[in-house]
Amino acid sequence: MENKDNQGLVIRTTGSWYNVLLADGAIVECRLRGNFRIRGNKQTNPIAVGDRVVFQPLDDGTGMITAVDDRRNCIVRRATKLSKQTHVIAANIDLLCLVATLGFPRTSTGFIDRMLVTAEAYHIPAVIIFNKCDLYNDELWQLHNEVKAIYHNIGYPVFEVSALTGLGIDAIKDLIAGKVSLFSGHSGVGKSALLNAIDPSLHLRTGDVSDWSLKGKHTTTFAEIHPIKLDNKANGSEESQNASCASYLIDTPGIKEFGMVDFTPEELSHFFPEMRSRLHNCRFANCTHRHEPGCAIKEAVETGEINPERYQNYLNIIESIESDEPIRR
Ligand SMILES: Nc1nc2c(ncn2[C@@H]2O[C@H](COP(=O)(O)OP(=O)(O)OP(=O)(O)O)[C@@H](O)[C@H]2O)c(=O)[nH]1
Ligand SMILES: [Mg+2]
Ligand SMILES: [Zn+2]
Repeated sequence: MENKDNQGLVIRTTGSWYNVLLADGAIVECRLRGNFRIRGNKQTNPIAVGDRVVFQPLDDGTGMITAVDDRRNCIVRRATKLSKQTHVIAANIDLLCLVATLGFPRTSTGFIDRMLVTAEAYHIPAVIIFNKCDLYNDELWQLHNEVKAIYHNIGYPVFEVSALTGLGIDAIKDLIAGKVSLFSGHSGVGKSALLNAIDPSLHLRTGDVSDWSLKGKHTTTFAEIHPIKLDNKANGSEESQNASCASYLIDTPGIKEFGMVDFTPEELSHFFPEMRSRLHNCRFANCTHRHEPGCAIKEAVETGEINPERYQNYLNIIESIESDEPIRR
């Protein structure tokens, strides 16, 4: 019989220590039992933030983790480019908040699409949050509107915010209320700043963006879950009712390239919603939508129903799948 007091949520992992949050709000520092069976030896981290664990309390106030609950889902990437090992960014996620910026630094649609494909593959709802909108000039607003249209048209919610001025932050509070939300994106896009704007009591460290490269400085170095309380006005809406439930924000280190795990060229188009809905019209069931005759996807690209940039990113991902060694999910 497991004691309910001895289970909790892993909110932070550093080296061999895991901070486990209990239902009453206490945090217990735990280690992993020496002979703990690692789930699949290809993962660099057997336990990730978001895992629910059972532990045995020790006399010194720490704990020994003895079991990990099955995961509802998790987001996994290659540990490094070309690596055969995978790294679990977080487990049991309700929402992927992909934080992007168009100016400083610029997030490419290629990067956005790789992350969206991964979210689709793991059945995790995803939204795109464009931060730093306070820095936009007319030209960047125009570019923004073009990029926004691509994703809006295929059903992904798009948000325009500024962590600096507070623009759009209320909409994000409604979005994340009562959920476990993972914030991911390049270094320097303002993930930590955004979390601070949602809950100013977090006081997360934010970095500079170096002038010469407009690249971030990898200020956040490990993933951490922050339980937050929302102060949304009670107006009786469904969102504000959710606000009384616990909300969890996961801040993560910036990602340079998103190394994807385990897709075959034949299945990739299932993770592009605008392709998924047209697949049954291709002549061949295993069509990869490149050079096959009677391809409904290529046809839709030609008529402009499928965005050519998304299609190009699709081709690029297939190419990288074919040149990389596959690793199983
Ligand atoms: N002008 C402007 N600057 C912002 C905004 N949000 C964040 N910044 C700045 O962008 C820089 C990077 O912000 P961080 O929050 O550290 O970025 P991050 O995504 O957490 O970066 P890593 O932790 O390195 O992955 C900081 O100097 C922030 O002050 C914004 O909305 N507008
Ligand atoms: Mg950060
Ligand atoms: Zn096809």
